[in-house]
Amino acid sequence: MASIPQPAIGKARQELYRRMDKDNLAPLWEVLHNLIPNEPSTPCRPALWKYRDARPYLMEAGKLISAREAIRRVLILENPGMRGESCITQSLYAGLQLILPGEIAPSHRHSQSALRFIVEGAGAYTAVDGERTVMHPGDFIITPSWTWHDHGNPGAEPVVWMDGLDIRIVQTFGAQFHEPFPEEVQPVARSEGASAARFGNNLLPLGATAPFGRTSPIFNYPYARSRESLAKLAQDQDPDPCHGWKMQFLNPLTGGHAMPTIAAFIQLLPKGFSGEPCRSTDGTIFSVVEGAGSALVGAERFELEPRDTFVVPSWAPLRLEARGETVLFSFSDRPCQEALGLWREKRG
Ligand code: 1HN
Repeated sequence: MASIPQPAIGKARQELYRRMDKDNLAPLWEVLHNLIPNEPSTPCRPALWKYRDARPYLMEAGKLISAREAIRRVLILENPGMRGESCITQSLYAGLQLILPGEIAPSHRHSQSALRFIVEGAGAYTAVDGERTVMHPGDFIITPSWTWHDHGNPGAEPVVWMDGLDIRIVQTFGAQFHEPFPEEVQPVARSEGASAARFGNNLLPLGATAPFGRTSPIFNYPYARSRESLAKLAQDQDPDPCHGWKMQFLNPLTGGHAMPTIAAFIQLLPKGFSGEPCRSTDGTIFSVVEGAGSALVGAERFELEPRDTFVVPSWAPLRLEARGETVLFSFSDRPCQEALGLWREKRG
């Protein structure tokens, strides 16, 4: 081998690659380092969407297309490092959905799971497998995989929420299914609050089985209750140096995350909080609920106001600061990573 000159070897290799390419073969040694980088490598970039900038576009869309025609009138929050791919992180989709007074968004079901985090307005409802729940700002609402769902706004004001879906994850497995309901609005089969009464009071009807498989049977976690828990937690214990007081939404039937693919969290930062940096392998989407502060994500600094959305890529260091008492909602693909033994966090 030592007798073959380097340029000749280079040429011979290229020639070999060209011939094997026709047979759908490629040399691993040319891509090995990209395939298994030393640390997470992602096209996902830190990004901030100011609600005050996004809202006018959403309202203009409200004049140009109805929720019925659009099926879902949503502005996709596209990660600037992955434009055109309809995703906010490598694994998750997010968007801002508007439903105007008097509108309905027709019923369908799909194997992708969805969450809604209510950003503005009250009085719209979402229906999940025959039960309606009314939306209020700060509520965390789940549409479990393969459940019929439609939305309506019988109220008097526009309602906007952030959608989060596991579209990419389901796509990775090639397990996508979708079906329209035969009517635009599904019939109401249970009284409002039925799921909360059955599963949300630390009680369980004898013999009850999980109505939504691996997803929490509670599909609306009202903000009033989350906020109360945060306030009480803050009275009695010191904040975590990175996360403040942070809680995860639970599935009461399993004690695990509320959704099988997506974890959701709510956290409170005290006035004047200056957090320590922390990174984790789950790229995370945040929605600002109350307060004001900043998020330092890698080299970027985002000034935060209520209703803003920002994204922290996998393994990007995050430091949170709060000028006033601040509440953040967030979601990520952590349950998938935990199930596979992949999730890591590093403080400092
Ligand atoms: C969907 O079904 C909803 O039901 C929202 O509100 C956003 C984005 C992609 C695919 C399906 C909804 C969606 C979606």
